[in-house]
Amino acid sequence: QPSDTVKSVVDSKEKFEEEFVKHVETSLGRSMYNCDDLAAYQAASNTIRDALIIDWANTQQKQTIQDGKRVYYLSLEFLMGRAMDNALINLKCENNTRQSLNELGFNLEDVLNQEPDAALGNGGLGRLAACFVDSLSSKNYSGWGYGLNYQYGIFEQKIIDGYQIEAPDYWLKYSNPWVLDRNEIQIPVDFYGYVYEEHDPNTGKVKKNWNGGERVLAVASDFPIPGYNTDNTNNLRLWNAKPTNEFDFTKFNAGDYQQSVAAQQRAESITSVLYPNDNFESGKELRLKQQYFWVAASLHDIVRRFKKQHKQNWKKFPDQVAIQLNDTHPTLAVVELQRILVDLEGLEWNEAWSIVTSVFAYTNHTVMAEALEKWPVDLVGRLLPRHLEIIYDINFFFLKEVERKFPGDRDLIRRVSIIDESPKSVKMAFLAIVGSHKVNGVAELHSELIKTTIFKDFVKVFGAEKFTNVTNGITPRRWLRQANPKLAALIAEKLNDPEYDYLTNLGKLKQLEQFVDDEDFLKQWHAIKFDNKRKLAALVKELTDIDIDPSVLFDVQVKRIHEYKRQQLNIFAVIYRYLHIKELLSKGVTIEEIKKNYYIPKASIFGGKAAPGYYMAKTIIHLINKVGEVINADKEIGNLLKVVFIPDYNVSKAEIICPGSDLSNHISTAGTEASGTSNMKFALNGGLIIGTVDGANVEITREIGEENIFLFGNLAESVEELRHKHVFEGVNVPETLQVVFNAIEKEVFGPADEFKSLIDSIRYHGDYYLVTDDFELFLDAHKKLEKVYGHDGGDATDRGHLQEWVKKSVWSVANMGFFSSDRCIDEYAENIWNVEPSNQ
Ligand code: 26W
Repeated sequence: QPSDTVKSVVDSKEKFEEEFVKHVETSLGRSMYNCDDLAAYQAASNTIRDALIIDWANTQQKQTIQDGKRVYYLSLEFLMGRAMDNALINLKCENNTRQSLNELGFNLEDVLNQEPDAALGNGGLGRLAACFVDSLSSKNYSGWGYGLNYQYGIFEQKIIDGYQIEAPDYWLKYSNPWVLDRNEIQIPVDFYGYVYEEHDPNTGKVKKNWNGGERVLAVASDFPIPGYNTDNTNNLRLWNAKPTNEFDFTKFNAGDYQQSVAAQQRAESITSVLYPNDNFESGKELRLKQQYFWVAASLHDIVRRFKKQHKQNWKKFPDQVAIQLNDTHPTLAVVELQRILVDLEGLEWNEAWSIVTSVFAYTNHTVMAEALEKWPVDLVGRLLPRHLEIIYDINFFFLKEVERKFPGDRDLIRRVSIIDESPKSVKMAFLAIVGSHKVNGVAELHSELIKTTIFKDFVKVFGAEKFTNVTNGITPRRWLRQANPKLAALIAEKLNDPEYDYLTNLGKLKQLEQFVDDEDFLKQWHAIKFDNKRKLAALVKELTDIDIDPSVLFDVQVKRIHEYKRQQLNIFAVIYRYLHIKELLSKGVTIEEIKKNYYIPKASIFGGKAAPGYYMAKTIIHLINKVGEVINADKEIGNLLKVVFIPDYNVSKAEIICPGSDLSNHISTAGTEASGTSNMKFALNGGLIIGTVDGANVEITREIGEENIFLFGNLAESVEELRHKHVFEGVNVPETLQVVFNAIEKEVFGPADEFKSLIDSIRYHGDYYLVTDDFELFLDAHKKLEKVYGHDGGDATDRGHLQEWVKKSVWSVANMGFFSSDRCIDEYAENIWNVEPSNQ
């Protein structure tokens, strides 16, 4: 339970209103007569935040006294979304706040809608980090997140003439009530400079020192992370880059005061913007600067906290500290800790290295070659001269060990070297593996794949035990209770759980199975879905002015746009359907007959951002929009088909989209999607999945049963051979897909050159993502699922034929308990971090 102090604020209307008015008048300097929704959001947030800070401070004190092992989750991205709604739920004060705001003349939903998303992430990896900090708090772990406080989150996507246009997301426009700026926590971080040697007269040894050439300050911003139903409130510390007060006297004396100030100001550019690439490494110097800045600040903070309690008792360090590397982005932390221990604390290399490797663990999130980080040796050497030396030493000792184990295997040594010879670069994933005691993938298939492909040689060198799996999960607080309050309430009622304890015990959902033949229950279940579809239709109307009928099948694909995720496969199938419907109509087949014998009415709903430099992904967005323009304007087809592209897909929109979907697409080329987590969000909200045998779809199928998911497509084990065949025997475009290409080329959807590269990549460049191989299988899967959905839609009152679909929906939700991020955190804690939750 939240502590008493907190409860006194959030549980009493009088207290809440008093605090609210105080914040309007003092913090905001306004009056109640001049208080709009935005001001109400700020005042309410400040009120709840004040209460939260008390739990947060108590938690920190308690954790310090208990002095147990702490977990640090290092992630360059935390895709948090909105904080206020989440805080109300985790503190269980939603009702009280709603009523108080009502009495003050405000509507809670309107107030919540004022909050900009904290969109400090790209997609899956960033949102996973956000779910993990929620679970760390909710399950009473002592676990901090460390990241960067970007001034600009992921860009805002506008769709203009069907094209994606990027606009900056300056999310801190109205300051952020959910952050505590800790201006007193300042850590100097150095870049550039040179390394010099020093003779230590005591030991007779030569000591290496790094003299940095440019210094910036890392200043902390703290985000309290409330747990659900507990007063455990961990911290998410995000760093801001600030100039130092030191003054460049040489420049000053040269009369160049302006320039010297300007140079200092540039410090802030380090944390100014989130890189918008997803699964694509661009190798920019500023990105490497971000990484070191963040890693250096976080490690110095961690080490400082350790030393405060344990002085220089370094042997104890691995008993007090576990650090999880979220992908390779923080891998320099391995090098930085070794530098701290050897150069600054004077430990022997081997002793330091054994501490380092027991502290770190590394999570891999992708097998895609273009996403694997490699930094040019020249760049690393210039920016971080001492770190490059240490990397070479780490590699030297590692390769010596390999040589000892596998004498004479020169090829193996070449393959596992952390240094790539041409172009000369540091392979960050290899460095992360060598510097960690555990490496994990994010779903079973993915974890197996990394052992047999990209990290195969490391299994040989370190043994298979070093590699493990933790299948991803999502927090049911945000993705069920917050996104779908009505479904959450119905579940609570059926589980006889008025306190919603099942939200931290998601296995309890299993009990829903007993209602799967209960007519009344199925009716309620379906009515909630219908209501959520209406909300989604309203969002679509608001954002695109397109009308979609909530009684048609909502067929959704929202995620980053990427060739491997195959939005092109989906839109090609939509085009095929449209052309086929037109052909049937031209032959005199009526709409009613089409609905009965061919296609059920549906709305295809897309959303997602393309990396600004990813031409092919932008082409896919353009095609979806152009196809939509043509189809939505076609009066002849009625409500048989609509195509929508929701602009600026983000966390708060996902909270509306996931509950409102009947069917969602997770259709990546087998073996390319490490896990996927939106598949879990949709399934937990009662949507069915059409998907390939990829990522966590595999485990979802195992849990919910293969009769409740529509799987299709070639398996991961065939992919290599098919790609080979494409290159050496040519690509075979099936007739059905050819019809689609013909229509695009005949300019049914606008100028054909706009889409040429998309078709060429399939026809002439080897169809790397196997669109041709899976196209007809995808169409077949649709036939199957449309039979189940029924051929005349159905609304909240009439769901007779929908029986089978609704049962599958209930059955799925009942078996989604495994995918709570609480389960993930318990697995990491037990198998990787060796920590236990505090018993409070
Ligand atoms: C260096 C460029 C770069 C940027 C982002 C490389 C890689 C990334 C991320 C790792 C991409 C990402 O978000 N991966 C996704 O991670 C999710 C959480 O584990 C998985 O569910 C998704 O399948 C995976 O694509």
